[in-house]
Amino acid sequence: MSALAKRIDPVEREVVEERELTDGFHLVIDALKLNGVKTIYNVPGIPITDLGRMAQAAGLRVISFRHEQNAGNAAAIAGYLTKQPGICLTVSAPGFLNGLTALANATTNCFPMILISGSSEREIVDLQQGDYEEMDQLAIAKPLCKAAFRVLHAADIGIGVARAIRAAVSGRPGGVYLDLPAKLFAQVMDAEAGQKSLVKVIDPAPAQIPAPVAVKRALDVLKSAKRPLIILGKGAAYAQADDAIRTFIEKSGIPFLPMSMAKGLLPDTHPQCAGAARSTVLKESDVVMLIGARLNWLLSHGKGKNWGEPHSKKLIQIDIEPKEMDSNVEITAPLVGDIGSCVSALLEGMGSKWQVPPTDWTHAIKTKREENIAKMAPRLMKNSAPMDFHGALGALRTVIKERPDAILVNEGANTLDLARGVIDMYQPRKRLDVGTWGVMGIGMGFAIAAAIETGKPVLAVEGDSAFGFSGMEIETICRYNLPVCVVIFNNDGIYRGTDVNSAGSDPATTVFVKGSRYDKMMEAFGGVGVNATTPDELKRAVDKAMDSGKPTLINAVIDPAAGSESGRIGNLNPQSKLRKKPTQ
Ligand SMILES: Cc1ncc(C[n+]2csc(CCOP(=O)(O)OP(=O)(O)O)c2C)c(N)n1
Ligand SMILES: [Mg+2]
Repeated sequence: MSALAKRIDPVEREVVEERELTDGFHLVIDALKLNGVKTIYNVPGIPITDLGRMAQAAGLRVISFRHEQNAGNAAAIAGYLTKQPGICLTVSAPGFLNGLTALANATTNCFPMILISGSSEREIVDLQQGDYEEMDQLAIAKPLCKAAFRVLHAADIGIGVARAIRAAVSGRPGGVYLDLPAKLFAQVMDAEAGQKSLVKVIDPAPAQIPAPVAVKRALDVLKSAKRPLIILGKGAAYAQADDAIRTFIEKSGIPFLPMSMAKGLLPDTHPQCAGAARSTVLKESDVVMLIGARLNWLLSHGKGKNWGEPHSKKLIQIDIEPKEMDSNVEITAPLVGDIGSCVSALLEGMGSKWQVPPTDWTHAIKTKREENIAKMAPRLMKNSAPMDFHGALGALRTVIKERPDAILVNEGANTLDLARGVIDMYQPRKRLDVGTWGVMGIGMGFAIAAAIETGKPVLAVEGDSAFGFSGMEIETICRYNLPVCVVIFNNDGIYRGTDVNSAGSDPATTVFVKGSRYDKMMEAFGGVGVNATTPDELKRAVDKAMDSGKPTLINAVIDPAAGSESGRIGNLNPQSKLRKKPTQ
């Protein structure tokens, strides 16, 4: 007798045994499996504990986290790395809310993910009668994601899952919420009808071919350029059109600037890479082509002194989302379509007689780049204790150079901004970081999913504050024995560890316990903990971790005075004009 039949009233049993049955639990799992889902990132509890168990029993990998935000971040980055929506599973109200930051962040960053949350009884929630974990989750999720759906009948699970998948990955990818009320899971229906109700999503992210006239317009503008520049965004990395993008850039001869997560799409050491001459190329270029990059704050909205005022640049933008065009400044040549199709169309349209940019432009960039790299080189070799950021990053830069297929996860302020500049990337989609929002807390979730989805070693370089947002997941890393090496840049605080509270006995708002030993946390869970005080020690410890694949946490002792306020974006801090002390 099946486990299901056992739970059914004896009077009904006779009828039940005559036909095969299925229920909401099984249909959700079958629908996910049918659509190629292999992993669920989850935190158990009512009403989804059994769903997680059954999914595991049915051959799905179910990774249980300590907090839903981390499970959600894991799902989001799994989506980014694979182009399949990552699945996060949570309980109702508080678990749902914990997952919501990750869902909103995924939507902002265009990562496809589906947050599936169990919810309480609709009838009670809608009358606000105080159900267990009562919350109108669908309404709350809606403005924070690309699409939100609720399934009330077992027979609609197939359609609900299909809609969620298509919404997450088609067009501009993003986060989707799927609300599954507790009652749905136990709903029983005929197994054959249930099977038939499932939907396999065909061509979930169809190619969107650009209009030939738009391709021609873009090429004409590009041809007219004297000082062209290509900016690669993480959309270009997501597209997995690596060969086409590389061929296009090399054939065009145009210098390129990778945004943070686009680093490595072409190696940072590529002769056309203008990463080390960023301010020069932004200011002095006359035509800029954006590929999967948006003109948001990270690019100063495409205007102002960083872009060289008064600016008369022409912009070409490739994006799958038509509304992106003219979002901040006029786009001379909008090219709407998926990046693979657009770049291939451009390549075709270039023909065999493409004129590479004038050498005075490319030479000027080369000179600037070499100058900046030479300026930084001695700082990266400083072998002092305590370390400064550059000395420690010099060691990690070598690690990634020697292991270009490792994945680098990075968050913090100084730890983020300086690592971005110092650590060269060599392969696509190997750098995962705080993205569009500069959000802290992605670290351990991203590291876990990166290890699980790719099987590659992961190096997570974390500010001590940044790490705290997801630090408990080192237990998860140890539990699943993942090849993750966490390096904490421990400078005793946020930006610096030197602030003093002049008004009283409490510590200043930005400092932590001095001399903390984060490595001891890892030992508590059976992982390897190392305290590193010099770049040499740091390099040796990371190499050992990467060679062994053992979960490792290295407490890298950084000079508390070495950092600057807000890293490289201190200019965004509002300043009080009232310098005087308030009168008592
Ligand atoms: C969710 C969230 N909360 C707060 C912040 C503000 N914030 C920006 S960077 C940062 C931490 C910086 O300190 P740390 O990670 O130690 O890096 P450091 O500059 O010291 O290397 C914080 C709290 C944020 N970006 N995201
Ligand atoms: Mg810090």
